[in-house]
Amino acid sequence: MSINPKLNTLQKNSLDLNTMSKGIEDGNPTMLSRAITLIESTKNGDKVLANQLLNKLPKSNAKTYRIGITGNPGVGKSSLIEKLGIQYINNGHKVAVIAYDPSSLKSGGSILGDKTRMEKLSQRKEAFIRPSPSSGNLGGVGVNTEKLVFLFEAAGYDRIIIETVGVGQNETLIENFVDCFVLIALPGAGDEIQGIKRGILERTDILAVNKADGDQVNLAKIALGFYKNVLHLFPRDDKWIVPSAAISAQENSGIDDLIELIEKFYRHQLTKGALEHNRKEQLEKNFDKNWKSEILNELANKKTFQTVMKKLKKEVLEGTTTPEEAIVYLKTKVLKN
Ligand SMILES: Nc1nc2c(ncn2[C@@H]2O[C@H](COP(=O)(O)OP(=O)(O)O)[C@@H](O)[C@H]2O)c(=O)[nH]1
Ligand SMILES: [Mg+2]
Repeated sequence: MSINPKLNTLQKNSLDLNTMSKGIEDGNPTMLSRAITLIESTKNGDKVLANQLLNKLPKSNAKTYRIGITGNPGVGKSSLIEKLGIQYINNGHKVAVIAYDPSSLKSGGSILGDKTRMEKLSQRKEAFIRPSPSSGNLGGVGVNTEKLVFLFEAAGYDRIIIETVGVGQNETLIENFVDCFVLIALPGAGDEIQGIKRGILERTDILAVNKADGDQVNLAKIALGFYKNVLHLFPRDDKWIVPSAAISAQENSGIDDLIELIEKFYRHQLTKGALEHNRKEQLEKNFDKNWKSEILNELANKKTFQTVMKKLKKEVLEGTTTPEEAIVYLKTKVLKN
């Protein structure tokens, strides 16, 4: 029997951390899965271990590329990633996919998992797919994505593809984690543009019109012209002219062209020094976001703070204290202690 069971667990885990970090660097999928579980755990102890693990791993470098695939539900993002991933692997890369697609969660009793949509890709040993979190909330996008990206890169995955829907509020967070934004649109004269947020259009580096097959080939050409005009409205300061391609994930056509456009943008960013510059900026933004939320959490969890808050809230609701007075009190009396 151990004297301090807590210490024992820690020692056991720290041993595990060495095994894990080595396993991850060797590309061991079991170790990678365990690391993901650790990173996504909400337990404080696990968070500490996850950070220790990440510290043991080699740091990211400019040889990896992070690609965001965005677009309304149903445009074919998952289908495209399956084809894109396989082509990248055929070109000699290792591909990790992180999906935040609420439509691949439970629907009508059946589970339409990302892995079934990316079946062939998930069978390749050079691919790792981290499916959409089963909790169904997209809040996870901002919390662990950065760590997952670092983890995959340390494990030798050099093309990280992040799938995210281009609607709602959370997708803008994804811009803190990718180097390149690919917007997927549909054939036609842009009826769906109503559903695409301005922020997404502004951030689009490459446009792909998917489902350019069957009787939709001509409509896809119309869409290309339409989006070209739209994207012209957003001037860029990096002298990159947003290119577009008509593709069909279903027929596997235009995938090579799309990869060429992505890699061209990668080279463009490398020569301009933009890749490192952007990543530094993202690191700073994420750090700012994280320390604020962590410190706020820490404070909100303190018993003494909760007691003061309860009292202040009561006073505010009763009208004996104004909200402004309560905030001043918090700043001057509580934070100074
Ligand atoms: N005709 C056609 N259908 C496609 C193509 N790509 C995807 N689809 C279909 O569009 C639907 C939505 O695809 P999915 O990849 O799940 O879209 P996501 O919601 O954007 O991830 C599925 O029924 C696919 O079979 C394509 O290139 N052509
Ligand atoms: Mg999808």
